[in-house]
Amino acid sequence: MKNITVAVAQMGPIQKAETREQVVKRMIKLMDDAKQCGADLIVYPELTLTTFFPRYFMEDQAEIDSWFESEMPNAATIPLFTKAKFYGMAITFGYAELTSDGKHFNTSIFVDKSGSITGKYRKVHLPGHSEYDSNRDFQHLEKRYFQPGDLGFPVYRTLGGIFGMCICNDRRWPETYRVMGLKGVEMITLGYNTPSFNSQKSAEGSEDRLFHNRLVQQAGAYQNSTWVVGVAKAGIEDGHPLIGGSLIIDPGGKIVAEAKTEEDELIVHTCDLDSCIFGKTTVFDFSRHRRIEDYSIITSQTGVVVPKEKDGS
Ligand code: CDT
Repeated sequence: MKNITVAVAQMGPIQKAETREQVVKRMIKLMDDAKQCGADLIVYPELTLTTFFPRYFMEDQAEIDSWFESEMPNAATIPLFTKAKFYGMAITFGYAELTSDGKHFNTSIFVDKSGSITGKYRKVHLPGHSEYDSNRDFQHLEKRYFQPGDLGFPVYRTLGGIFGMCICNDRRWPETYRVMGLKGVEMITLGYNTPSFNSQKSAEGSEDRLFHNRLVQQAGAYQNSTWVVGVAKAGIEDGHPLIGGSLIIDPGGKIVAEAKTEEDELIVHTCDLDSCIFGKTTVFDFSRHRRIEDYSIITSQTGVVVPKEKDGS
């Protein structure tokens, strides 16, 4: 058995005017509760420190940069690092990263129990659009504010296991899980900010969004025999609803814990990383069963190319 106790720290809404310091206080309250539950690891959502700012159209670069962190830890987040180290708890959370050479990424870090940053991931699949779109009910401007991650999908050894991260929209793409699956990942943590409704005049509502949230993460867990831990920023931010549904999924694809609210809420589960072994050595023993000679199209072609129609058909 390789047990680790994971606390999923769902965050309720963060309004535009709320400061990082206010948010970090809420994060520490959840960390205090996680400590009471014996957590080894606490998982916070995508862009935890602020409201989901890609819903706002901005042109002024200084205003855009005000949503980003140019160092980590920094004055606002150091209390989080200090408390986690004091508790001997690993943490992972997302933030908007501005690098020293001026690049903008949607990033997650993994901080081990000693307070060292042992893992970093930069979001690869950026949804949305880059210019103001008047046909949408609301904007989703991730393609405007971030560039695609440049680190691939790394995994890293920590807490006695093999861990990886992805962020929000990444969870909808099977390649995300498979790349980490091929590196032996045993637990994937991911945060999300998912609007409860489709902005493009679709009938899709929050129940559909919650269904898809479970569907993709359960499939990713099962098909790679890995734990998947998904955590929401939820609730109504400046009039814009985001789904909750934070959850922990075992390597058989079953949900073992799920949030009930759209507020700050902790869910906790003790996960045995050795329970990944069965799937990884049977149905999903990649070295025995994968047929890479038939998969090359996956990395050589991005969009769909349909077969030519036959004459007369
Ligand atoms: N933050 C983020 O990536 N959100 C996207 C919204 C797309 S709507 C399906 C997501 O995939 O949840």
